[in-house]
Amino acid sequence: MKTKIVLVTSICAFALGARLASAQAPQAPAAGPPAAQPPATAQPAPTPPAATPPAATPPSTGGPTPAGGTAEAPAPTPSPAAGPAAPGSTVPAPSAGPGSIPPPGAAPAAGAAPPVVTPGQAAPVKAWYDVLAEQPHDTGGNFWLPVLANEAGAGVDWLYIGVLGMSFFFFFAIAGVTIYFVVRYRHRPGHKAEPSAAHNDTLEITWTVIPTLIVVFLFFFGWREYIEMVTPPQRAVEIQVTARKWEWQFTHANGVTDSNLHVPANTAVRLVMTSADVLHSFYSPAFRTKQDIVPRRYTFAWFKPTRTGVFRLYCAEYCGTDHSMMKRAVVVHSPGDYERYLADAQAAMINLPPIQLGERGYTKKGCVACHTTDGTPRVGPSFKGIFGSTITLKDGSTITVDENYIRESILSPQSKARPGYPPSMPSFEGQLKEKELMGLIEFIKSKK
Ligand code: HEC
Ligand SMILES: [Cu+2]
Repeated sequence: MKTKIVLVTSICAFALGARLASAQAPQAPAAGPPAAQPPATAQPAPTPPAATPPAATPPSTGGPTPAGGTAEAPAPTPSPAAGPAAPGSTVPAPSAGPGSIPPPGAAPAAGAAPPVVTPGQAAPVKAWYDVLAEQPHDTGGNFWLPVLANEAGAGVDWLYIGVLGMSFFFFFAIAGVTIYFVVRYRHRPGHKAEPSAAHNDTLEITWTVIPTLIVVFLFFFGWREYIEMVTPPQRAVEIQVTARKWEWQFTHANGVTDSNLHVPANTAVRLVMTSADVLHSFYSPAFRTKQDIVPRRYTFAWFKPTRTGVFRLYCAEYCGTDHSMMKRAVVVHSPGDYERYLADAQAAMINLPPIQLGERGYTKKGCVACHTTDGTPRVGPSFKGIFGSTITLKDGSTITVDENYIRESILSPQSKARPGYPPSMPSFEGQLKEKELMGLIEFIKSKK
């Protein structure tokens, strides 16, 4: 009895606390464009006109700003004065090719401090879709549920609210009646204890039939929603998903791979998922989609995005040290933009200079989870200064790190292992294109 009151009060206090906390959390604008980063656009005039990079005009597709104008796509507007580096010291020519990569400095971050561009080392270029994926996630919604972005999720929400409402109703009804009875029939002087009731047909039939009906209805609605959730429509955009420690890889129909999930709005998307190592789980609250990803078999998920924006994506199955780092973005594009993403990302894969391709691979293929470039060992050795150095292997022999050693380390990590590190690096045999492998090697070489 007393514990029940304590329980009720603590639940109320908790709910109130959570409410306050969520009210203080910065709410991203529900549908409007996430505020454009001021630095990129804030200083068009002060820079002398001489600094305008003449060659770095955005490609004919209209540049990163969608011509059609999506509400949510705050692609970096390449302001004419944005180029922090003098013309000529920017990226080598290839990346100014057909790919729609914004000129260096167009990325919002460039407004803060001009990147130091040493000769021979290309400035990091961030594609518009990667900039988009790093926008703050849409954290809208209310106290009970996050913002809903999946057509098939509406039924789930109703079910959730229905079950929650019913739980509240019965909790308070039962607790209320209990409190009332305890007070009303409590033992006190001058009051005789009631004899315990033995049997009451009406009462027993009522409390059997009503809950049975409730449970049958719950089963029916739950089953209906479940069937809908696991049955993708015939026509769906298919995307292959490989989860590994500790990175996502989404492979689109034209071969583009990315660690963020880019999808078109108002089109069903079907995910064909597998894991390269251990159990992972695809979880994106805005889509009400959660599905385990199992090594050596395929599991599926589908959703139909109803709104454009950037949403959270988590791994929801503990998968080791950096499990918590497997958080990425689901970017829902308006349909034309999705095609533009596919084309631009493909062009980027073809046109990027090797070091940049390698740098992209380093983050997008998940090497970054285990290898740093600043000299601190993480799960594996740091890449800083390893090229050309002589290292000692587990069997005591020494070897000089060259292209072949790096190649072998990536494709067959355990064949020449270093002492002091766990044999935890997965083999990337068959997972990297020859060009990507070359890029990674060049990238590691560049980390002197
Ligand atoms: C799950 C953690 C993990 C991931 C992911 C990973 N590695 Fe490793 N890597 C290791 C460990 C541990 C070693 C050291 C043991 C060994 O040689 O197998 C290592 C060794 C290496 C070496 C040899 C370095 C040396 O100094 O001997 C290279 C090169 C390398 N990794 C490259 C990569 C690249 C490139 C990627 C991404 C495509 C990658 N690794 C992803 C854990 C990882
Ligand atoms: Cu995981």
